Amino acid sequence: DFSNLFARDLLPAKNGEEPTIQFLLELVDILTNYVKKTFDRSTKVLDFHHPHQLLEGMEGFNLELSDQPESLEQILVDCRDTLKYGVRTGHPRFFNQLSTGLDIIGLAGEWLTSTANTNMFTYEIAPVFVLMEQLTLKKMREMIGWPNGEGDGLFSPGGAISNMYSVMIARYKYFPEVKTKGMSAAPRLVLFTSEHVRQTPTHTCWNSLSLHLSHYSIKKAGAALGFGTENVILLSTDERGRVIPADLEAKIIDAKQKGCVPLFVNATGGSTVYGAFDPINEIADICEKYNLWANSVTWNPHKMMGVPLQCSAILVRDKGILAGCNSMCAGYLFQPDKQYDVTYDTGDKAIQCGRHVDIFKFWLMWKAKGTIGFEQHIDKCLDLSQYLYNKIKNREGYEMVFNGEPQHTNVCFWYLPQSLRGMPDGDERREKLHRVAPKIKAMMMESGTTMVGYQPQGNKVNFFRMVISNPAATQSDIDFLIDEIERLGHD
Ligand code: ABU
Repeated sequence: DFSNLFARDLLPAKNGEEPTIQFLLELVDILTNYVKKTFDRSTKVLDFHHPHQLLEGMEGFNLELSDQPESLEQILVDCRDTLKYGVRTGHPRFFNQLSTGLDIIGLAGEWLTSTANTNMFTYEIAPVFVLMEQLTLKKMREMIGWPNGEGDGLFSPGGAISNMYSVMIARYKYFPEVKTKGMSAAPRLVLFTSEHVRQTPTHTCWNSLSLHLSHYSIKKAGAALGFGTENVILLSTDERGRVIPADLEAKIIDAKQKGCVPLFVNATGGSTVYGAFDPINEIADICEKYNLWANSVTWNPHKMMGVPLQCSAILVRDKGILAGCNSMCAGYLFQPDKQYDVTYDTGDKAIQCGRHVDIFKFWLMWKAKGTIGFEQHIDKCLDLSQYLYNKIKNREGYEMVFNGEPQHTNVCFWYLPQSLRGMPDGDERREKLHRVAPKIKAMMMESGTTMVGYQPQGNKVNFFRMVISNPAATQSDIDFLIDEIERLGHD
């Protein structure tokens, strides 16, 4: 009974050991129950409530903060309710996002990380984690194909920030004085990225260019770093969503003729919506020809590799450029006269000061599965997307968004309710079709049975984007999703 106990009774309080252990055991019980239910297909993916409903308070679950402490009994209820009204992103029928799944080793890693509660900025307070990060980044660079895994890197808070690092270091490489003098020290610089949005590099080899996650993050970087979004030039893609190298070359030439300096090209391995792989070698050749930045990779293990959020790395071929670009040598953290090799104080390479330990869960998963385990997981996801593609490509009521097999685990399709089948193409059909996916998605969320994403793309009206990265999903879950779309989309 925790009703008469409060946070102040827990460690470091005198005699706090026993209530602390009991409280944590109770919490572990809540968490392990949640984990069990996450994999139980008879439970819902979510128990949807509108924001105003949750804000108004749900049967004893009150989000408002108060001046007086709540009992530990209430704190445990709050923990249960937080999970109850959340979304089970590890549920085998959760397909909404690229970051899905609930990896048990990764979860254990995250628990340990929170328990250690340290900061990645210096070796002196995170010796083991700093070394794990260094070794893992080297291994990733080896897989990218850089000789001996040489280079540099950092784990950062998400792909958009990793991409921002890449733009910063590209600018630093060509215009280092921007660090001290600002953008007035540079000519008008332009960046190039795909008109399509991104997904995540997985396991291919990338040799010589900046392979990044195309999408609005490049525009965000353009805005945040003072380039201006008008200086982020979108590259045309083919019908499969791959950047057209000739368009890149033409736009580089055009930008130069207008007096701009092309700086950076962003290519993607698995775009967000179509799962397209840009023609990286051809793009790299163009980068080399026109002397554009071609030396970094963003890699998000929190996507296809199933590592719990957040886990994103920026990998750079040039050693020392991250430090050159970002270091400020804060004397209270990065004293040069420490008793150990201070090159392991990696924090000054980052733009943030406090940096979460994102490495441990990833390192632990890699230990527990081996490289082969990740490969098997990704292969299984590819098989499942093939299964889905084969199932719907000729099925009545379905239209594929592009012809041919998907390049990655993304399957993009329209579902046509009976009333739209046979309707001639035109504005009326497009308008009606545009409303189908959001309507079905809303009903899915209300019933809590499954979740899948949708979006428009270019001139294409809303379609479903099924993306498979959840290790718990099986063919039966794909079948369920299709049945559910047909059940809810029936008219
Ligand atoms: N920032 C990319 C996330 C996209 C997705 O999960 O669908």
